[in-house]
Amino acid sequence: MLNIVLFGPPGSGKGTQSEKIIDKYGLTHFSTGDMLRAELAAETELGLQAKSIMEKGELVPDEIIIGMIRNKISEESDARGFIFDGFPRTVAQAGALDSLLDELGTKIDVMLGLEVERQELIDRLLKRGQEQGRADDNLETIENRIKVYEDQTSPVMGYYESQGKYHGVNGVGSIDDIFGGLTGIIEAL
Ligand code: B4P
Repeated sequence: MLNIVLFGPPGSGKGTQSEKIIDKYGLTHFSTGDMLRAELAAETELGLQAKSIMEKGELVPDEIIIGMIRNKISEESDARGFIFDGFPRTVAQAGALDSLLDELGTKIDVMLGLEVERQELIDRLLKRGQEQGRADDNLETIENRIKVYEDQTSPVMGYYESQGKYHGVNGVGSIDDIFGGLTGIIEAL
């Protein structure tokens, strides 16, 4: 199996690059952001709980996220591998993921980090807000999402670095060039 964590701040291109990695390697996609938005659209209890948290750019509680991943991963025993996009976002989530994968007899092979500076993130997300109207793509929430990333999510990088699994890539440039950087690392594993 090939198991990848795609990491980076909000707006770094995780969703965009995940699609291309899935096309090339046939991995099963776990995007906690997409999963939460689907719960929201279906107006489930979980979706209603998550709605105001996401609109503020805060993190949904770890136990909800870990439960969601546990349910979905247990249905994927035939997968060729997984790509985790937007997850884990806290060190507690990273530890829980290691335990879940251990139960399945597998592990994370690599964390690919998309490195993009702050103003570029803000510009991209404001543009998407104008084009797609996502409720959390407004300036106030974007700034909070970046702060939450710096405070709560960036330590996850150290978690994988200490296991020798972190590889950073410049996330600014054409989508194909960035994809080339990511596949270069995957092929060298
Ligand atoms: P997510 O859906 O994960 O949102 P995100 O981090 O903002 O990244 P996203 O995937 O949307 O953007 P991307 O970088 O691909 O999370 C949303 C919310 O859900 C969180 O704030 C939180 O409340 C909650 N949540 C999700 N997971 C959670 C977890 N594990 N724990 C707790 N809470 C959780 O791309 C952004 C834009 O950049 C796109 O418009 C794209 O077109 C553009 N772009 C991409 N590549 C580009 C390039 N090379 N050049 C120019 N533009 C580019």
